[in-house]
Amino acid sequence: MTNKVTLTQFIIEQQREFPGTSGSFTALLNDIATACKKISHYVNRGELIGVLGSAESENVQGEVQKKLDIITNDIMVSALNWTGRLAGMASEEIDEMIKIPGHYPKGKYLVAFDPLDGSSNIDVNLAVGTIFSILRSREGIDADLQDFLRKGEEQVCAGFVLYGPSTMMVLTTGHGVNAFTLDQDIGEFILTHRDMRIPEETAEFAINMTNQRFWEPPVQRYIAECLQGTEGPLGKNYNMRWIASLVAEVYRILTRGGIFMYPLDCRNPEKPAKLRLMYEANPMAFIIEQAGGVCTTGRERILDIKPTDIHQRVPLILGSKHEVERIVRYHQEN
Ligand code: AFP
Repeated sequence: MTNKVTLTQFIIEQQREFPGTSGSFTALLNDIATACKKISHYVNRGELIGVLGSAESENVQGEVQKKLDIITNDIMVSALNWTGRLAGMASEEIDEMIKIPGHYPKGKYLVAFDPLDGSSNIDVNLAVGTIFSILRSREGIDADLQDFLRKGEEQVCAGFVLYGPSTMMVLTTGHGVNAFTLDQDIGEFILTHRDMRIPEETAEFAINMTNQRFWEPPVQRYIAECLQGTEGPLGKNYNMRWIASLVAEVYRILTRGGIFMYPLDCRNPEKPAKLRLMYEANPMAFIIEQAGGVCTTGRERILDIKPTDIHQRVPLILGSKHEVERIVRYHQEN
């Protein structure tokens, strides 16, 4: 145990390379880690503590909330709102931006989070996760909506915690991607995967095939070519996965490559895309690019999008460089 690097040690050592840092960022990451350990405990205990099942309410996205959507959102808010490190928060589960209560000091960071991504998987005991994105704010004053509506390019940190067979935190501060495994015995995240890199080539795709009839021609073309295998223009046999949990799909891509797509579709003209820019696409794009992958809508780099709304949705295509670039090319040729 003695020579293992904890998340806290890793962040402090990384921050030392930037003279003048106040320690506030390290403390914020520790606060997030503490909240996620608590969420891990709830997810792991499941029905033993009566937290599974529907809450029979809807969130701002019009999705039916699980009990754990509400519990995990409360855990994140109450772990972060009093610390003096944040000027505001935004949650996928809450309509308005979350203000820091008046009696608490305001800090210099903003956090946007999805407290329980993939929550439709929770009742069937499959992997779920918490995704977070950190932006800098104006120090000491309440943030307003405009402070949040900034390009993903401006994130100072992004990460997610995957509650799978192991609980893992994947993190980037713009200097590569590292992953930490929660050692349940000592309650610490331990550095286990240094400088993760996504292979540039892949023969594995993840897409919800039941939406096929709603996709645009470039995505139709790409998937049709994958399905032709060695007899088609791509000249190789592909494997398919769909976990319906972005955190689990991204973790798989970080470890063995692959491509994930939730593309534009014409099912509902009011909602041409499903995934959320600020809580899902931006943090995952920062992580994927830092690991050598590519992340796009098909037409535009995710990190270049200027948000117009905190709950904005975007098409999302991410993963192994050469494969994602092929799909971008198909969009251009279209
Ligand atoms: P939930 O959090 O509502 O389960 O949604 C998960 C998610 O946002 C993302 O993690 C999945 O990749 C995607 O939606 C799955 O969507 P489908 O259910 O339409 O396949």
